[in-house]
Amino acid sequence: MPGLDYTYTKPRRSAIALGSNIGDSLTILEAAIETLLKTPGILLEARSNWYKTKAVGPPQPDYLNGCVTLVVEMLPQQLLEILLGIEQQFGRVRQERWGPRILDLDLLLFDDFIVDTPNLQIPHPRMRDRAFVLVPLAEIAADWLEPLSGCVIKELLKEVDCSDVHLLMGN
Ligand code: PH2
Ligand code: MG
Ligand code: MG
Repeated sequence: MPGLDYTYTKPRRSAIALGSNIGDSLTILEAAIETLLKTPGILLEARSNWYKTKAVGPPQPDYLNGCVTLVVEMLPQQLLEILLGIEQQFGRVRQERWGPRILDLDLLLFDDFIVDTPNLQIPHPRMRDRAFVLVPLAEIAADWLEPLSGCVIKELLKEVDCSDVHLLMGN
């Protein structure tokens, strides 16, 4: 019956956070974006600068962090699978929670969707507290509404301490 095709997906905006603190992080992050954009059904809308950030969590090297916004034609769960696949391709081994990593790709936002399943929560449950996410995200998506808080990204940014987030110069 027309109108009841559950596989139909219209273009949606999604925001992704990228992070790395093992290896040549800048090269890894740039290559991760290239890989992501080779995937059918994914287009780049905008990308932020890279930031050098103090690690949150157990003692470990500083991170490079950034964000991209995408236009995607797929479901959130499919996008998650793609992100996990790219992390694996870059040699990510899942170890200690909040521990060091070669590549971390976190699905932050998917239009105004709220998803709460065991392996996927959207909006990302910790994005509101994390300056290393909000600073780059505010560069490219300042007016995007985070649907759980009802606040836009630039408002959430005012609530966090950004002193450990520094623009990476020369890229
Ligand atoms: N990611 C973590 C834990 N801590 N700290 C910074 N600065 N940047 C990150 O991307 C990060 C972190 C787990 O995902
Ligand atoms: Mg993360
Ligand atoms: Mg992650």
